[in-house]
Amino acid sequence: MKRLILALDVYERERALEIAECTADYLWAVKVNWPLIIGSGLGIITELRQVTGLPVIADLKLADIPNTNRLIAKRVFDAGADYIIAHGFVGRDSVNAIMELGETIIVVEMSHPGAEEFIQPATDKLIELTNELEPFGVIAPATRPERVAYIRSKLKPGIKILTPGVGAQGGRGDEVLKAGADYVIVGRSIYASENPREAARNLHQEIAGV
Ligand code: FNU
Repeated sequence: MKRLILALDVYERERALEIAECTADYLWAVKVNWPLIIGSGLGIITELRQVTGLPVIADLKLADIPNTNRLIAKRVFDAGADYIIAHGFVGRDSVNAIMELGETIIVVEMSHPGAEEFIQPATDKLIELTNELEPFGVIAPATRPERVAYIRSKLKPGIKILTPGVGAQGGRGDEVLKAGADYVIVGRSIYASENPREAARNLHQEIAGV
């Protein structure tokens, strides 16, 4: 079973397609974020799907009023995105506007140190919101496996946990999967390595046995 998601945070279209193609064998999905969309345009989503045959996650962390979230999500799903990542702190109406259009992933806690300032104190409420709305999944921090275990214990079964923060941010894929994550998201440790295919294969093997 494949549980690795590539965070493809490069600007250039050719480089993105090359890295995605050579790592696809070891991935469950490819995640695009603002750097790649700004650098290469929304059309990169369709191209990545064609080249890899994998689902594409649009990590836009949408956090706007319902109407604006809807306007953005419509175009992004139309471009071929299979999932959109959204912030939950803006409230259920804003999240619902995206969920009405397609599969959604809600951020319940982030992986960087600053997440402890405002987001972590709201995590319990964000879990409540998630359990009520039942989206595809949530984002939780691979940098804090104990928090992933906590989030898993409170989350309705069936809602997936996707965890960024492995590698460059200090988290370990095997540890966070043991704590209850379903997927690990890895960017720099793959795309910035000398041999992205080798790096993806090593990570895939590290987490395959969990
Ligand atoms: P890498 N990401 C994250 N932490 O790192 N979407 C979060 O809490 C979150 C994210 C994204 O560090 C980040 O924007 F909600 O190079 C980047 O695209 O492995 C990726 O996950 C991590 O990249």
